Amino acid sequence: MTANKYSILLPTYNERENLPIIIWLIVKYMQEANIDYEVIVIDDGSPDGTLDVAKELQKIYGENRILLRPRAAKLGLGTAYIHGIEHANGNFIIIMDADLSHHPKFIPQFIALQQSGKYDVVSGTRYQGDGGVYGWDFKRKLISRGANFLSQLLLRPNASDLTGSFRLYKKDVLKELISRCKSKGYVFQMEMIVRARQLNYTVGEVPISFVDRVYGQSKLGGSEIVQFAKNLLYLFATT
Ligand SMILES: Nc1nc2c(ncn2[C@@H]2O[C@H](COP(=O)(O)OP(=O)(O)OP(=O)(O)O)[C@@H](O)[C@H]2O)c(=O)[nH]1
Ligand SMILES: [Mg+2]
Repeated sequence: MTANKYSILLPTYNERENLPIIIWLIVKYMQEANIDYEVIVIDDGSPDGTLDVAKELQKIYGENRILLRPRAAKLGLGTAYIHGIEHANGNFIIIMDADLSHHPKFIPQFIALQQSGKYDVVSGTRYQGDGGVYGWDFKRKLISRGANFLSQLLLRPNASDLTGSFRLYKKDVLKELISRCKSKGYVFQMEMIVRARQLNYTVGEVPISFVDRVYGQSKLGGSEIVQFAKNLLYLFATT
């Protein structure tokens, strides 16, 4: 492999049970594939002590592999990514959830596809090939499918999973996309892909299985859905 380095951003809010497992898996799969990487944990003052767990993990795996870039308060995912990118040493950025919904075993597949197709972005997809969702009840599946379907209809983005957040980006491309994105919250992932298409960036897709979180509290509620719908219409009107 080349001199590429991959910075994996892990935003965390109350993930103390999940963090040791996800980091163990990341280390395992990156080592096996002989890929140079760093993990950047962006914890937003989790009351459950996630940061203390992260410090212990840093002692185990080393300060060059696990970087801690905490913030004092819960400031949201969008700005957590920006904060992480500022501290990233890699030329590629991988964004994933820390709650074990995204399995690190897919990362080497993202990287292989990026290299073979020279893609600007590689997106995990739950809605193509072997991709799928596990552990969601019917209502949650319907919401996700519905959101994706509506967005496909309105935005025609050339990507099959708009609301997913397991992706690989060239760092410069990610910076450019983020600077153009106006939304925060759930719709942010979708806006990123829509802007990517607008700017003629290439997007590759890897089917992923998405597993519902086992530990910790889900945060999706009615207000997020209303917010999502509003933002979808806004994107429809402006792109
Ligand atoms: N730093 C930071 N991380 C956050 C924030 N909100 C969520 N996260 C993390 O972002 C990732 C995705 O958030 P989730 O709560 O899993 O969102 P979701 O997957 O849509 O919903 P559930 O898994 O059902 O809770 C997880 O790793 C969270 O810990 C935040 O405000 N700041
Ligand atoms: Mg989750």
